[in-house]
Amino acid sequence: MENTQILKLDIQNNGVAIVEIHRPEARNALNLELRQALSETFQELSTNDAVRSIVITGGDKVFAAGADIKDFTTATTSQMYLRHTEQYWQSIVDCPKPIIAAVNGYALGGGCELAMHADIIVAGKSAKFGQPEVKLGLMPGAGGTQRLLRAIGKFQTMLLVLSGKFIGAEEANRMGLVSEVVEDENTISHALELAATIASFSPIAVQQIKEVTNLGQDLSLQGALALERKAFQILFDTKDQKEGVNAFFEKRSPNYTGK
Ligand code: DAK
Repeated sequence: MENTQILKLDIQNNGVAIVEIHRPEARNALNLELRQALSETFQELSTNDAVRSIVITGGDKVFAAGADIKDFTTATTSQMYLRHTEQYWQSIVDCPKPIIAAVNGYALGGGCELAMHADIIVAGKSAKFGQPEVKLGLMPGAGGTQRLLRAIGKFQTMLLVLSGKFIGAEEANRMGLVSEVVEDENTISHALELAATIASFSPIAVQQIKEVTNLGQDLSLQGALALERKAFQILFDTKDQKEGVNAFFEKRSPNYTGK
């Protein structure tokens, strides 16, 4: 277990990596050091063949209360521009492996945006989502307006980004912002179980599914269907695809090698 001060990383034998944000004194606020650490960690996990799925969490109490507001007190436009923090988020966007966010407590501002970088969001009943930047004379800057729009539609998005209100896990679930709601004590274990299930499948199939689903969101239906068809066809050239089908007929568990 690598245990830096603010970000913990654990890679299990089953191919599941757990990334845990750890700044409890600031409600896991994402300061620059933390965003840089997240970026480096996701780059590393992207290229580590032993990793097949990733759980990101803030632990039992809070996911992340957003960007560190202290970073904003005196910042100027050019300083904000020159930080180029979009590069940090891009490492997560570019990660080909499925990411599951396990969210208990607050996921606000950049914290909500971080959760939306995941592919699946498991929320504990205590989870509270929101984009409160407007209350600071700001607006979301890491995808809040656009990722919410695509996940929950215009009118729910406008409600959240213009009012800055927090919503609970059940309401977020009704809006389509989370995948599942569980008891708080089960959030991380449930996310880990899901991640383990995904890690047991063919990594090529899993990564193709992730890529096509994410890319397809921004394409025309015809283009997205063609992309899906091509990805489906490509899988027939993998040993894993033959292994999966043979294992089914031989009534045994498949042994996927990622080839
Ligand atoms: N930043 C810094 N410190 C924070 C913090 C934050 N976001 N959230 C909480 N803390 C600190 C508090 O200052 C307090 O510190 P001490 O006073 O103990 O020193 C400690 O954490 C505990 O906070 P509270 O006493 O307030 O705890 P409560 O449980 O009462 O309330 C809360 C928890 C999360 C509801 C509350 O702290 C809160 O409202 N926090 C602020 C939430 C917020 O406004 N988040 C949005 C931040 S703006 C960008 C991309 C993205 C972004 C920006 C740029 N680019 C690509 C350029 C993102 C922007 C944002 O997220």
